[in-house]
Amino acid sequence: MTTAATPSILDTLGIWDDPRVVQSSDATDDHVLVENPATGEPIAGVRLQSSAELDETTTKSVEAFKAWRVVPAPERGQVVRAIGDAYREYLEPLGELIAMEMGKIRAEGIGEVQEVVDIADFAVGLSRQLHGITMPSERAQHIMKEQYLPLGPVGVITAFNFPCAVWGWNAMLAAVCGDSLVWKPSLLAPLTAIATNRLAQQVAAEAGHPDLFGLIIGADDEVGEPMIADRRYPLISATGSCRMGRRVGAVVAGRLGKTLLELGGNNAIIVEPDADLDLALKSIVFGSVGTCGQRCTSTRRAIIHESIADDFIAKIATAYKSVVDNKRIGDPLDESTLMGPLIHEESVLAFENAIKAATEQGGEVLAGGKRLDPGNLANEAIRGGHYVEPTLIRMPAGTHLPIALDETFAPILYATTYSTLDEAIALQNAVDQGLSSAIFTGSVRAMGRFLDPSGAGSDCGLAYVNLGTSGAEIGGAFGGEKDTGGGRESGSDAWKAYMRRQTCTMHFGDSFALAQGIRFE
Ligand code: UN1
Repeated sequence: MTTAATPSILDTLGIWDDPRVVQSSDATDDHVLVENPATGEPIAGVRLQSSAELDETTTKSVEAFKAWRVVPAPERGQVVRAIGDAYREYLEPLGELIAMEMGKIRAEGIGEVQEVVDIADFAVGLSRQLHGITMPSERAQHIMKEQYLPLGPVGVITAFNFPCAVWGWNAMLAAVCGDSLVWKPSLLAPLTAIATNRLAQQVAAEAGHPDLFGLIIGADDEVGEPMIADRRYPLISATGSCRMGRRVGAVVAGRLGKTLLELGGNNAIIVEPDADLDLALKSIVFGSVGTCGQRCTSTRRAIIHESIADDFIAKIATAYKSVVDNKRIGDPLDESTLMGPLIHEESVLAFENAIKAATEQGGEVLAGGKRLDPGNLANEAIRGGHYVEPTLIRMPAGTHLPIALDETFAPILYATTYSTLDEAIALQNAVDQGLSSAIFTGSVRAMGRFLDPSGAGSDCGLAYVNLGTSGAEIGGAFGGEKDTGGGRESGSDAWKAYMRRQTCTMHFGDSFALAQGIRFE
């Protein structure tokens, strides 16, 4: 079953006007067939572009950059303001397209577009605040300052799980900074990319900059590799797996370009005995089940104090079972659905393999563990979708199963126990990834140790107290340490990644003065 909303969403967003898009019945080997993960049915075909088309798009982006960088930043901000308004207008259909194409529930799809609206607002303000600093010169009659300058075309590579917002974080900031963009989206969510890019592109075209937002849809070897190797992109911003990030990092470093990497997470929530357990439970369930466990910020590990563990873990299991028993898994566009499908069959296999490994390694499956029985779907007509049960696995006390050290993009939560807070923090930090982390506690001391300014607490880029690991606001810098790649996107001073810095020294006297007191008569 294709949901009734399907044709109207695609029409409303002008998807069929894009020359790359064809009816699925007309798709050939040159196309990627986009499937609705909720039904397994095709939505449309999208023609895969060639490296020659990438070259052409890059050339246009270089020209667009030259025209755009001379527009004063506050005026660039006004164009971004109009782009934000376009997303406000299309919030619902675009959110629904995200839900339909990659399977997150409608509320989360709309929330994702809201992130783009929010970052556009942020960027408008920023367009009047791209501050450099001044510093005193060691020489008389000299002035020193730093200024930030537009960088050039930015290559943006995004994953399927946030097919709109992650581009938005990059694009809205890069645009006020004076950069053009070329976006290579995931082939699992190209329709959202077409709709998202189109809204921004139309506004930019009306402002006289039709090539400011380029979009290239193609395979990694055909367009991804040439894009990251191309010196015309001073910055490549890439979101996706650690494996992908290692490749992008190596190639771009090889040509001494800049990267902004936002890669995998393996995020934990620590629950102290004095925590508000109701709040902790809700946050753990949303963090692990939301987006069907396919956020980079999804909660993958729960580290629970041994004095409360048995009861608390049983409550998580009950909550997971109720999601299944109350038939809250199903069509993401249905208002009562709490959890949609995984993106595709490969993800179901990865889910099954992880559970098999966990069991072999000594984990105990306390809830879920299987592909969802279609009889438990809210609507049996959608049985072709890639549905699984939210799964809770208990690990031996104070340790990780080897499989829990990997990021499996699925709703699997590994729980373990601890006795001291030091032990809990060590467990939280004992993975290669360093994106998001959280503690639930009523104690100021425990909070302080988790956020210890010495660095002895959480080693992640995001650290939360009494809230879950996912759902960051755009105002903070978003990203993580270690294998997460070190990049920061979105708020705070993340804009600096999209500009180049210049230290300017000006001499207004008439004496020949050298720095460091050097005399050269
Ligand atoms: C991602 O999964 O790549 O913090 C991004 C969050 C969202 C962004 C997730 N605001 O969960």
